[in-house]
This record gives sequence, structure tokens and C-alpha cells, in this order.
Amino acid sequence: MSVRDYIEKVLSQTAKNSPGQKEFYQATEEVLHSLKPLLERDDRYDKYNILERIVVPERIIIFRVNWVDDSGKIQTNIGYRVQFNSAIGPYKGGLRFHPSVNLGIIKFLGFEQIFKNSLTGLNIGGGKGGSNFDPKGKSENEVMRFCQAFMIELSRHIGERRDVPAGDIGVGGRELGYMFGQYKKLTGKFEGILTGKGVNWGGSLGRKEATGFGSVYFAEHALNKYGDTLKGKTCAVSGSGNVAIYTIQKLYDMDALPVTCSDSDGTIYHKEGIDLELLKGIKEIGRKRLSEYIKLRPDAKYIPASKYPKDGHACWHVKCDCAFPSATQNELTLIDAKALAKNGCKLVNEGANMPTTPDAYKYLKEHKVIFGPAKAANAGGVATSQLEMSQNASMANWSFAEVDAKLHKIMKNIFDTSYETAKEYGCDGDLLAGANIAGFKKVADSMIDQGSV
Ligand code: NDP
Ligand code: 2IT
Repeated sequence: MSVRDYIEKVLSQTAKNSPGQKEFYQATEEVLHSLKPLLERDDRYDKYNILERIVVPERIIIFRVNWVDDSGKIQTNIGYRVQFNSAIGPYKGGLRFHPSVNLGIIKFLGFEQIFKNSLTGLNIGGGKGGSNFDPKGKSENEVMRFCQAFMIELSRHIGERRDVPAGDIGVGGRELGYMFGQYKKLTGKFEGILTGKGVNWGGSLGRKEATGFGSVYFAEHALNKYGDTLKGKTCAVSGSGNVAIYTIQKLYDMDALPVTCSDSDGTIYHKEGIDLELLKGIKEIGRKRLSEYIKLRPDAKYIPASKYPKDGHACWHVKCDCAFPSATQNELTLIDAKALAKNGCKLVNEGANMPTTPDAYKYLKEHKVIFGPAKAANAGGVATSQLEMSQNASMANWSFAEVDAKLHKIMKNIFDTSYETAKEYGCDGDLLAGANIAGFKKVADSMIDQGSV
């Protein structure tokens, strides 16, 4: 069977076995297609059925989460943990709380996480979890009761050498704190079973900033490769959560000018530069909507989501040199890619997971826009989670500067590995292919070494 036929066979099996899981199918299609040059050189992956095996999670846990709301009514949500691949280390990956969460979303995120974690060069396997619980509009006590109820079941499946969850959309320091407290209460053990913990109780300095900072480090390395730098660049950023905020902060450190941010209700366009302290005040402290921003900064523009271009996102229609999609999947579409290329955008760097649609990616590639793929560009978060695990295991506390220096080095290695692998496999400059091939190879070779487990 030709390599093309082998890939298509596995993809059609995947579509058949995962009906309706369109995000998961999108992720497998992207990864498997990009592996063609590797499979053409090495027939072991076909011989050992690696593609068939790698697209199926080792374990899927789905559970009911009952919790009591402030009115005394029992509410029910669905909880998930997908333990996707443990060939190179314990399962590692975030938890997402968002009403859109379903099994297909968690599987896509878990699948991506396998290769992302491998690319960091650290020994962490891939997993992901979450719930369709919506923290928005809930009281502190409701969020706490939900997190506690969620951990009652999750606690049976995690462990510092088994599976170590962290944050993702809708899960940050507050939620991780409630979950950690509940784990301790249930088991009587103070263990590093989560990352992104508070720095007073086992967390690592620098983890909160790591995904955004890492994304900007990756972008700088990519631009440097082409003789350019972020200095003086106008940057569009989407989202206004953990990844977006620390992307904006690091862009300022690099003397770039971030001019946009967004939430699901609308986009802020601030030509003079996003007011970072105001943004943190609204989002991190106030947990409010971004529309608050223009009340204090009337010189900025607020574009409600209802006024976005059809199928597009307002962030990508302002003039910018670099774009940092940092909100959610499929938020940068073909119409957005066309607007970015037309406005002279040089780089798209994915802070979010799979934010660029396949047709948008194809268009950007054809128009020679440098592309930092998610599993490389946003790997700084999970890499720093592993640094937190390392500190927990040795009962050490590293300084912010120490962690940041390690993160910087890891991001450079990830960039170099993606770039060099693309070159080695005849797809020069294609960082997406390079990242997928390098991430896959280490995991697949380990699966072969470990036999039919
Ligand atoms: P947060 O919950 O902190 O922020 C998410 C942001 O994205 C919010 O501004 C939110 O707006 C917006 N958003 C979420 N879903 C949607 C949607 N369906 N439509 C429009 N806007 C949306 O999450 P993070 O910043 O942690 O995560 C952002 C992205 O980065 C995700 O793709 C995540 O998987 C990825 N990522 C996160 C890492 C981490 O360490 N946290 C590591 C690597 C990747 P609103 O408040 O209105 O919902
Ligand atoms: O998508 C991701 O890499 C994350 N949400 C972070 C995972 C982690 O374990 O730190």
C-alpha cells in the first residue's frame, strides 16, 4: 500500500470511529497528512500499525458531575479526561471548562498535546480533560462546589507519575486551587497532581506567564531566522485570557506594539497600544467583560462580535505586521487570512490550540506568511508545567529568572527542531510539518520500543 493510501485508510477509519467529532478529525487530518515524507522514508510505522494506534486514546473517562447551585438546586454537567498517550511519560495536559466542551473537542486537544509535549524534549505524555460547565456568571461558591464535585471523580484517575492535569480555557489559578484542596481532602496527600498551582502551595514562578511569554519567544526566533525582529512591529492579539494577557505583556517587553484583544462578545482596537494594566484589572481581577475597557479608555474602539465580518474575527482586519491568535480553535478563517495577507502581515503565531482553519492555513502558506504552529508556539505553558513537576519532585523552588531562562531555551530548541526537521524532510520553512514530524517521531519510536501495549 502506498503511504498516501495508508494515511487515507487510517483517516477514514478515524472518521468512522469518531462520528461527529469534527475538531478531532481536523486535527488528525492535519497531523497525518504532514507525516507523509517521514513515512515514505521509514516503513516501520506502517509495519507496527503506529498510525492506527496513535489516533486512539489509551483511555477515555467520562463522568457525571452533580453540584448544588446557590438556589439549592442540583445541577448536572459532564466531566471528561482523555488519557491519550503515555509512550514517553505520564499523561499531561489541561482541563477546559466551557459550554462548548464535548468528547470531540477534548480528543482533539489531547491528540495535539501528544506531539506538543514530545516537542518540548521533556518526558511527558499527552492527555486533556474538562467539562461543559460554564464558569461565566457563576458565583465564587458555585465555581468552588463544581470544582470539588469534579475532583471527586477525577482524583481516582490522576497521580504525579500517572496523569497531571493543568489549566486551559475557563480553568486558572482559582479553579486549580479548589481542585487541589479537594484532592488533598479526599486522599490526605499533598502531592504535585496538578500544575499551575499557587506559588504558596507548590506552584512554579513563571507558569502563569509561560504560554504567552513562550509564544512571543517562538515568534522572535521565527522572525530572526528571516533576518527580522519583533521590535517596532504592530501586533494583533485575540483573546483576553491567560495566554493573550501574557502575550501582550511580553510583546511590550520586546518593543512591539499590541493593538487588539478580544473576548467572545467583542474586540478592542487600541491604536496607541493595549492598556495592559487596565486589561488585567478587568479580566484577572474583575472577571468582567472587555466592553468595560472603553469606559476608561474612550480613545480605543470596541467592535461588538455582531459587527464582525461574516465568518471572521475583527482582530485580523486591522493593519498589523504579526498576528497572535490566542483565544480558541478555528478563530482565524479564510476571510481573516486574506485580510491579514492583504494588510502585509508577516507572521501568524498560534497561541491558542488549532486557531487557524485548514483553508486559512493553506492561504497563508501560499502567501508566504511565516506560520508558528500551535503545538510548537504555545508549548511553553506545558513545558513550564513540567518544570513545576520537576520542582515538586525535588522539593525545590526556582526563581522566576531561572524558570524564564529555561523556558526561553526550550522555546529556542522547539523552534530549531521544527525548522531543522522540516528541512531534513524536504519541506523547507514549513514549521507545521517540521513540528508534526519531530513530535510524532519520538512518540512513535517509543511505542515501537515498548511493544504491543
Ligand atoms: P482563558 O479562559 O484564560 O481565556 C480564553 C479567552 O478566549 C477569553 O478571552 C475567552 O473569551 C476567549 N474565548 C474562549 N472561547 C471562545 C469562543 N468560543 N469564542 C470566542 N472567544 C472565546 O483561556 P487561555 O488563555 O488559557 O486559553 C486560550 C487558548 O490557548 C486556548 O485555545 C487554549 O487551549 C490555549 N492554550 C492555553 C494554555 C495555557 O497554559 N493556559 C497552554 C497552551 C494553549 P470569553 O471570556 O468571552 O469566553
Ligand atoms: O494546551 C496546553 O498545552 C495547556 N492547556 C497546558 C497544559 C499543561 O499541562 O500545562
